[in-house]
Amino acid sequence: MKTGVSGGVARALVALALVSYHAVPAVAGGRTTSPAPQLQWVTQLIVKEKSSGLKTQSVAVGAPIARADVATVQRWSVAAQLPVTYKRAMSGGAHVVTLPSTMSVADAQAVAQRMEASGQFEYVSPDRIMRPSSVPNDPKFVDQWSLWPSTVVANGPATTAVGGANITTAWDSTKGASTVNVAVIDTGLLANHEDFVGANIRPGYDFISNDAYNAMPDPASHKTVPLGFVENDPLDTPAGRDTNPSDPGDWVTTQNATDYPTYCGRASDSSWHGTFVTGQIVAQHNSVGIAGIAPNVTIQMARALGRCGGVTSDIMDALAWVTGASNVPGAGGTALQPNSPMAQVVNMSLGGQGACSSAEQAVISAARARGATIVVATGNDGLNTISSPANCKGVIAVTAHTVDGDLAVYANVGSGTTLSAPGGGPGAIINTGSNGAVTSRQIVSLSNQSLTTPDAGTSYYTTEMGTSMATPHVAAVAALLLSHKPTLSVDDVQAILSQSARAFPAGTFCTQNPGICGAGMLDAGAAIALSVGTPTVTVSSSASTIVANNAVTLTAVVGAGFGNTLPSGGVQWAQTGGPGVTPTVAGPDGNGNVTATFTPSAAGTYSFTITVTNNLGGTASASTSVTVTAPPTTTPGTGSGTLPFSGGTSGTGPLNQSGGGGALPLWLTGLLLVGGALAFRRRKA
Ligand SMILES: [Ca+2]
Ligand SMILES: [Ca+2]
Ligand SMILES: [Ca+2]
Repeated sequence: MKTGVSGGVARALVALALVSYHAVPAVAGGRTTSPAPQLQWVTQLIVKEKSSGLKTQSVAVGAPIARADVATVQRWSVAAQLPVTYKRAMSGGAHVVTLPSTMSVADAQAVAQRMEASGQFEYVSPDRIMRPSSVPNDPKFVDQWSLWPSTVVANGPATTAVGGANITTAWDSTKGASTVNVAVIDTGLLANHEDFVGANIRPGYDFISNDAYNAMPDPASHKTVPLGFVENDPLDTPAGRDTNPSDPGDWVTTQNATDYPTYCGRASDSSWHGTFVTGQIVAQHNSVGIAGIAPNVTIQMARALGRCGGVTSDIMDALAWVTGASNVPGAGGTALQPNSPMAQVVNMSLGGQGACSSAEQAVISAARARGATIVVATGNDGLNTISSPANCKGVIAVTAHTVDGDLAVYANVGSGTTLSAPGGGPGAIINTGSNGAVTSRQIVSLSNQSLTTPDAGTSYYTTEMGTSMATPHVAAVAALLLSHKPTLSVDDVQAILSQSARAFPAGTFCTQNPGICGAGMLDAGAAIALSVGTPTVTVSSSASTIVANNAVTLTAVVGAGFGNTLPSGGVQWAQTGGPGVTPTVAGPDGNGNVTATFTPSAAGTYSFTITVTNNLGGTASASTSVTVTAPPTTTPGTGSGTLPFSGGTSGTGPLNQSGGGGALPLWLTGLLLVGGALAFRRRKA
């Protein structure tokens, strides 16, 4: 009987017919990671000065709208304490200026507030980049908690989920590129489903051998599985492997279960498992059904699971072929044309018990060496060991968590687990029933209403739970990463997915059992941000308050961001408040440490901002202040802030912004803009 949308029985691992639910005893422990950054950048400000008392003059239609003059813009730059460049006049007497570098919204807001504090402006606002809403209009998106962020984000969905994979934030950057090829090794595909209309589906292959399971009788019944039983593909010729990976159904009758209890377990309806998994990745954003995670990538089905599962030899031939291997036997045992272009990402929501075999490892290692990211489910036995091939070296092994961020009760964890992704269902410890009904706590995707052979109705959807459902979240995000940054290596993709994973929430199984659930929970938005290589900087001072004439050292730790470098001049200090000083700066050293040391002679609050700009133009900044009190026996200086721009001559001497000696506008007086190590070399040259 079909359970339909309101039900759903986990059939996550087709090759493992049984799902056993048992929680594992908890032990003490805990772990944390940093929160996910958000992707929001600003390059411009909108500026409106206070009325000067003159009446606004109306401008005739077709006449030019007055631009701000040079002196005005210079005044704005002084107020901003940054050089802004005039861009254009705007409606309502406002103007648009360009910032000297791309900034985070927070940094741009700080500049705007600084300008407003000067009292000259009616308002100054970051000219935010607006994007179409990341919330798709697919009607079942309201049940797709696994794609939501864990906290409210701009342009994101109204609702959040602790266990959500923050896919919607990644969509601000990419929904996938058709040049990225993903292969799904599964039960086949119903490519004519309404939610695949417009998807980039390329020809796949059907690798199920005609004699799968045929060699040995079932150990319990001693009955021999007939030829074609697993294949269950009567409409395709020749028998055995063929060019059509369409899913003919994998239902198991009561008689089948009685005849082959070891191979088949219990009777079941057709799972349409491959269609479900593929739908999670590439269901279209089209006002119909669900929203796929990477709807614009190119997808391909390699059918290797049939009635009662599949054999490793068929599955591994499928993996070899989709990843571009030569000499893979196809129909009639003849060598197939290598799959070109090869799949860069392979989804394997399947597994079996036991260690990784040499045969599996050989195929996986070769596929990985060709450049394939292979994503595999850890299995649904509720064990602290993971299935094969998830336990093979070189794959991304995915366990499953719930809407609450707890380990799913069925999900295998243990050595070799890479990370967790939403799989839905009940948690090992926490079962609050949050986010509503049972349907919304499972994963929703594409299916077919028929219990046996596919029917013509191609608009059916259902819910499931399992590590099979978690795995395509990770595979699709790997594809998004490669879409956004095609130069990423297999190692890069794995490192980014792990390093950007969010911590499991307090009180969950994985915080209480550290080290066995992998790096944390999949976070697509954080993964994209990390892949972009956003630079990082933190700054601290050796003292927050000192007496004048004592030295202070500011220490910043800078990073170029994943895979990036800091170019010459990529590290800049600016004094943003207090009597002008000329610090001695050094670094960055091998650990990214940058220091600025100065000895203030006057009382005041000395404020500094350090800005890091990497080779891609991404920036990060951080600020700190030091309060200096007057020495008991001396009079504080005037704090005029008009220091000469003559610099030192050694690598650790005082630096200034004169660089190549070019003229600087007067308003920069008192600012200190210095470069990092590379800037030193350039200046000395
Ligand atoms: Ca066939
Ligand atoms: Ca076929
Ligand atoms: Ca859709």
